[in-house]
Amino acid sequence: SLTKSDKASIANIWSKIAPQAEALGTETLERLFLTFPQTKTYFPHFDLSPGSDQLKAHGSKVMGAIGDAVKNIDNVGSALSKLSELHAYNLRVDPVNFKFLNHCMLVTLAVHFPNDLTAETHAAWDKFLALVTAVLTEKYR
Ligand code: ZNH
Repeated sequence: SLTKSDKASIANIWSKIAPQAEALGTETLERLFLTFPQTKTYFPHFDLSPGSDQLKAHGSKVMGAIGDAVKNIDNVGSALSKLSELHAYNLRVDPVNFKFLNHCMLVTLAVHFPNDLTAETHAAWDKFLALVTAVLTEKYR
C-alpha cells in the first residue's frame, strides 16, 4: 500500500501534470495505440490519428479520473466506483490493457518530468496506477 512519502510524491507529480493534463493524457493514448495496437479495438468509433479532437477529449477524461484518484488517494474505490462499473459492465476492457496504459503513462511522465521521476517516485506512481487499475477492474466477473 501507499506510504506517506509515496502519497507526497504522487501529489507532487500531479501538481505538475494538472496544468497540462489534456496534452499528457493525449500523449499517453498516442503511445498506447502505437505501441500496443490491439488496444485500438476498443475505439472503433474514434478518429485515432495523433492529436485528433476525440483523442484529446478522451486523454483529458482519463487524466481527469487520475486527478480524482489523486485527490481521494485514501478512498480511490469510492471516488472511481462509477467508472469501475462502466469499465466492467459496459466497456468490458480486458484488464491486461490497463498494464499497457499504465506503462505508457509512466513513459510520458518520465519524458516530461525527468528530474522528478527518480526511482522512488517511479515506484510510487507505479503503485498508485496499480491501485487505480485494481479499482477499475474489481467489478469484473
Ligand atoms: Zn477507460 C471511457 C478512465 C483504462 C477504454 N475511461 C473512460 C472514461 C474515463 C476513463 C474517465 C470516460 C467515462 C465517461 O465518459 O463517463 N480508463 C480510464 C482510466 C483508466 C482507463 C483512469 C486507467 C487508468 N479505458 C482504459 C483502458 C481501455 C479503456 C485500458 C482500453 C484499452 N475507456 C475505454 C473506452 C471508453 C472509456 C472504450 C469509452 C470511450 C467513449 O467515449 O466511447
